[in-house]
Amino acid sequence: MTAEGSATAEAARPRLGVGMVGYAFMGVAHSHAWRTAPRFFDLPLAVDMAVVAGRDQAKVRAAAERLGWRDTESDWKALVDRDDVDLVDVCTPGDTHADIAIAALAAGKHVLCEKPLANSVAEAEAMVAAASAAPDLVAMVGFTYRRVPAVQLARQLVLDGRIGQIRHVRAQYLQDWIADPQTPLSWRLDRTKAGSGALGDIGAHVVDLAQFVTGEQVTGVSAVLETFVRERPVADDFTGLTGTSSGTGATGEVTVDDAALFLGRMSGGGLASFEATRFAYGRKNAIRLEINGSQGSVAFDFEDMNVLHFFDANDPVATAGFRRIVVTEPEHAYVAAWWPAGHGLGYEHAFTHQAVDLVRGIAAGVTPAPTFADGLQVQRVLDAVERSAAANSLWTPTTNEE
Ligand code: SOE
Repeated sequence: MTAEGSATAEAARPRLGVGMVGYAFMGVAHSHAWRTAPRFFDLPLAVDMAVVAGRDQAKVRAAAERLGWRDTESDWKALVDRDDVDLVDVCTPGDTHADIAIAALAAGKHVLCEKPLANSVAEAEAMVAAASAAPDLVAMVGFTYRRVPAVQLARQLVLDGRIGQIRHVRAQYLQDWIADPQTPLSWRLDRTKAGSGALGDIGAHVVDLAQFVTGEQVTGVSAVLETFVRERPVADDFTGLTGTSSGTGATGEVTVDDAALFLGRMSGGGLASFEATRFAYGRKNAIRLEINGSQGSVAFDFEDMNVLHFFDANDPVATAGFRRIVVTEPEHAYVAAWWPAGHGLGYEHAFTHQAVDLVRGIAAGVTPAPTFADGLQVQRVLDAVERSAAANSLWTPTTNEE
């Protein structure tokens, strides 16, 4: 093991009190990251998992115990006001992101906010304004997949010019956890809570990844959205992503898209296609990004997340082909802090990398990307997709300007 840090050294450093709001799937992933980051990486601040907030007192206490938080609050406002909280980590559904993040920044706290940044462009703009009004505070959005080492390598190759000018971006995020019509309702299927469906939940990730890896922006889209299953059993209990139904036969309405397909133009002149669905049976978390440039291609699939495929068009034709690069060497981003070469990382490591970069950013007084402004840019793309789909696939710029 090549651990950079140690708990003893950590204790001598200035403290960073973390207060996390929400403790479901994302809260569990973030808790793991806060616990793990100081144990594998040298951090300039000592992370103190001070307090977790959730409305149900018994449940939040049980979560604190299980996940390693010192204290609990049943009201996020009380968490934001606490003197022992320096950073507010927002792991709630999208409808509360703006309120919590803006209150936290006003109270002088750094913020890490789960994706998508908000449920609307207006909310995201208000969050960016709040972050701009507090330039000494760090305000970061959790597009975590950027911090997968193979994704970092893809970006490095693209920005180093190894694939030349971008011609095509092909981005898909495929899951199947609601393909069964009997899968019960959950907040991710409720527009008032989630803002949108597959589009904001997973489409947001591939929009961010496409923009991150290319260093370009999506300037306009032409989109279709569909909701395949409009009524589902009401859930009475939740574990993980989906709940269990009481079996009473009671159903409720799905108010979000089940799938989003859209074409886009990239700011560098390339063309893009995006697909986000939770109805792709057999695809569990297939984040697929292929970029074809004038000099080569890169291709990534999260279901084989330690690998990047790279084609160099300058190789001799007779031997040219996609190289399968196993991204587990100490030379690769973040990898040196973990295991000996070849041992591989998983989903949770990207959250740890996010925590590491955030803590280092706070110590340096710099917001690490993706910033709230980056989150707003993605929100504008999501909004353009919804406007385009509503207008029946007309070309729709990502701003309201002609
Ligand atoms: C569910 O689709 C989900 O948990 C998303 O909400 C996350 O953002 C993604 O990382 C995994 O899938």
